[in-house]
Amino acid sequence: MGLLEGKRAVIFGVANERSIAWAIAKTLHKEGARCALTYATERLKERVETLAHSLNSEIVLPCDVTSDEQINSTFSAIKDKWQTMDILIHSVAFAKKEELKGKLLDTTREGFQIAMDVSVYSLIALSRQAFPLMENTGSIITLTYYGSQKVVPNYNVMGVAKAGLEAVVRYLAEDMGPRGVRINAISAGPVKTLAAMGISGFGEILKRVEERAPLRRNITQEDVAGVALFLASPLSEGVTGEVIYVDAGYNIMGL
Ligand code: NAD
Ligand code: IMJ
Repeated sequence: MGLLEGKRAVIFGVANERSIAWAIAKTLHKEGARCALTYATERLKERVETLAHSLNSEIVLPCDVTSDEQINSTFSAIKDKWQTMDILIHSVAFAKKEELKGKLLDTTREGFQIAMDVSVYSLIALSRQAFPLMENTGSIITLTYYGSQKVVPNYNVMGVAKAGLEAVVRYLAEDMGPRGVRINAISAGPVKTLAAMGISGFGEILKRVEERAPLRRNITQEDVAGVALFLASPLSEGVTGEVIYVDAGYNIMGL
C-alpha cells in the first residue's frame, strides 16, 4: 500500500521532465495518488499531456495563474471530475529576465508586480479555490529558495517575492488550520531546471554548494520529491506553516 492511496493531487508547475513539479508528480503517483496536471501556456500543452499520460493522469488543464478566469475553470473542472481533492502542489515562479540581473535597485514597478503576481499572489488564489474542496484534511506545498533570507546575487526581485511567499505560507496556515488543511514550503537548493537556465554564474553556485554544504553535494529533484511526499502524507499531520530546507544543509553554515 502506498502512503497516498486514494488521494487526489492537483499539480501546478510542470513544464518539462526536469521540472521539480514533475519529480513530485511521479513520486505522489508511485505512492498511490491520482494526479491532475496543469500547464501555463499552449506551447507546453503537448509536452505536459505526454508526461501526464505516463502517469495515467486523466486530468490535464490549461492554467495561467495570472488569470482568475483560468483558475476558476481549472477548479470547476476538478470539482466536476473529483468533487474533492487532498493535495495542491504550487511549483510556479516567474520574473522578467531583465529583473534577474544587475541590481534590485533597478527593479521596475511592472517587473515587481509581475514577479509578485505569478510567484506569490497565485498561492493565495489557488489555495482559496482548493480549500473548500479539501474535507477536514489537505496538504498544500509550495517551493521557495534561500534567496528570500539572504542576498543571492541576481536573485533580486525573486528574493523579495520568495520572502513574501514564505510569509503567505504562515498566514494561510493560520487561516486553513482550523479545518485541518496544512500548508508548507520546501526551500530547495539550486537545481538545473528551466528556471535555472541562463542564470549567469549558475555553474559556480552549484560548485560552491558541492564544496560547502554539509552533505558535499547538490540536491536533485528526487530529494525534493521525497520531502514533498512526507508533507503530502499523514506522516506530517502535525506540521504546518513551515519552511523545510532541502539543500544538503547549505543554509546552516555560517562561513
Ligand atoms: P520550472 O521552470 O520547471 O518550473 C517553473 C514553472 O512555473 C513552469 O512550469 C512554468 O510553466 C510555471 N509558470 C511560470 N509562469 C506561470 C504562469 N503565469 N502560470 C502558471 N505557471 C507558470 O523550474 P523549477 O526549478 O522546477 O521551478 C519550480 C519552483 O521551484 C519555482 O517556484 C522555483 O522558484 C522553485 N525553486 C527552484 C530552484 C532551482 O534551482 N531550480 C530552487 C529553489 C526553488
Ligand atoms: C534565479 C535567478 C538568479 C539566481 C538564481 C536563480 N539562483 C537560483 C535560481 C541562485 C537557484 C533559480 N530559482 C531559485 C528560481 O526561483 C528561479 C526563478 C525564475 C527563473 C527565471 C528564468 C527565466 C525567466 N524568468 C524567470 N523567473 C523566475 O525569464
